[in-house]
Amino acid sequence: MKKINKLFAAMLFIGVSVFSLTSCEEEEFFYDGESFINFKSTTLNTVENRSTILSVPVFLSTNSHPGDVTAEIEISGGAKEGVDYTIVEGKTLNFPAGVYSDTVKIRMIDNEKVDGNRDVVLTLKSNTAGFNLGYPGPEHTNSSVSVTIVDNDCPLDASKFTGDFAAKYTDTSDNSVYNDQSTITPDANDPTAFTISNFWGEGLPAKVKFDVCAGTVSIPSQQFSSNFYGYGPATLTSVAPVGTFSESKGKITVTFNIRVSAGSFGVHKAEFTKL
Ligand SMILES: [Ca+2]
Repeated sequence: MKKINKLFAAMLFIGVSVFSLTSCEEEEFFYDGESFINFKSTTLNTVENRSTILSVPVFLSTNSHPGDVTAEIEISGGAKEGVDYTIVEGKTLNFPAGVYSDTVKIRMIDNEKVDGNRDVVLTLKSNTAGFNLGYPGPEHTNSSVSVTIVDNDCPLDASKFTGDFAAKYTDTSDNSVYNDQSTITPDANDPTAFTISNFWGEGLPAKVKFDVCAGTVSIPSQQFSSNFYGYGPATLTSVAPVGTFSESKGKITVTFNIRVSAGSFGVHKAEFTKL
């Protein structure tokens, strides 16, 4: 009942405030309930590869701000600090005189692993003013927020793209075909990257990168010739998705539409089928 009364009082307060604004009356009203500090939300979602810093708002509500109130937060949950996220600021929240909000700022750490969704839970632990943590009442509602970091990676069976492959190169300018063989090896440090041997004209290997969720293949910037038409080393600069890959019945076909910045190289298609 106490809570209901407070809610009613708060609603009345808001209603009267609006009325006093619209009627231009000078009368002032003050919130005279218990002081508290709370998170704006109790749940939030973000993606693992979020490029911007996530701001988690925290509010202080009081009719008598003593100035320089600080609050400490406790961190828990399955996500690991330094692995899944970094708290940029806000482990200690600051509410100087006249300031009624602060934010916890979190930067996500992207990885290339299929590791599922993880939660980081922020809980108000203490504050220097002795204010309520969360809304007044035994439940301490909004004294914590659970941030779900949504995994953006998809499963990939790297063994399907490892081993000897038949290679078929097609020059799309005249549809001439050149057949060869390559060995594909996974990158030791990146489970979505592979090296295809004997790819470029001088037998140089190609490094390729899978976007597993999208099913597309990119060719990162790399050297593709040590002496391109006598002009010295040449570097491929196209990094756009240039192909696709598929997994079906153990037979793997990888297709790239090769485009290089040196326009004279032309558009080539290379297909790799597991032997
Ligand atoms: Ca991941």
